[in-house]
Amino acid sequence: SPDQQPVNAPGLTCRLVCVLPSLLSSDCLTANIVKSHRETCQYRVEELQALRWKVFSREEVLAYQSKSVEEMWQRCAYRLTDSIQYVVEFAKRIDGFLELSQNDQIVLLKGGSLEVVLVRMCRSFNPDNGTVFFEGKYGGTEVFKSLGCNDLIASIFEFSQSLCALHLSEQEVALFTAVVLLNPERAWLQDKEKVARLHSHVDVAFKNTLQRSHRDTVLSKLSQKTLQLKSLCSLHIDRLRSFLELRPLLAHSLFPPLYHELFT
Ligand code: CLR
Repeated sequence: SPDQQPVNAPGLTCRLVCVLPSLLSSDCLTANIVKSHRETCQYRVEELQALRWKVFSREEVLAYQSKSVEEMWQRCAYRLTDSIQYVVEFAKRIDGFLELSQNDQIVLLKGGSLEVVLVRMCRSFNPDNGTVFFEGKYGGTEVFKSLGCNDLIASIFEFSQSLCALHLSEQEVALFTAVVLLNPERAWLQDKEKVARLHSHVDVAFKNTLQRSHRDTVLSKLSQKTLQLKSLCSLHIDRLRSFLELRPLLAHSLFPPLYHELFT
């Protein structure tokens, strides 16, 4: 009978028993995260690249520049909020995220959703001419002039430019955004350990994927990016505060509720 056969390949058995399960679980997680990214990334990357020829004309740029600071903030806040909603959906589809307490889900999204949007921005960014996809066409930093925070805009564009230089694949963007989101160092987490466990599973999955495609060097470059993300987000909060301080009454009617909830 089959189970009477001698085991003459102990090495193989060991590999199957010991190595296979760990590889399989990390591959499963990678597949889950890549699928979640694909389903929630708003635009496919091929679509975005095919649209790169659509650039705002001089007249269109001037029209943006002559908008009031309030209108431009409102428009940008709506676009950002819209893309944040896709990030919330991304998070919910990551295995294990919905098993966290509601408090911790909110803490992670509050701290990480804008960071994920800023990473995702590199997919919508054309590094050849420094333009980003915004309201149907590609435009440079000059489109956002009337916001009155050129330093923030310049830093966001520089960040995207430097991220583009890493030529991240869709799989890498998916895994990196999951790593960014599941940051166990966020303040006010109730169960830091549980987040740390989830984070390390994703981290292992990411490292395995990079190793297999001989892209290990990307890892150290991405850890610098994590620091830049943090400072971009605090700069955003700063600029938002100064904007609102001048317009305390306007604040509540201007922005979508979710934008308020996340940043004010
Ligand atoms: C990021 C990737 C998302 C789609 C998307 C939506 C809105 C875009 C955002 C991307 C990139 C950054 C963006 C934003 C709208 C306004 C913002 C262009 C492409 C600029 C940088 C202005 C920020 C102003 C703040 C001060 C509010 O899948």
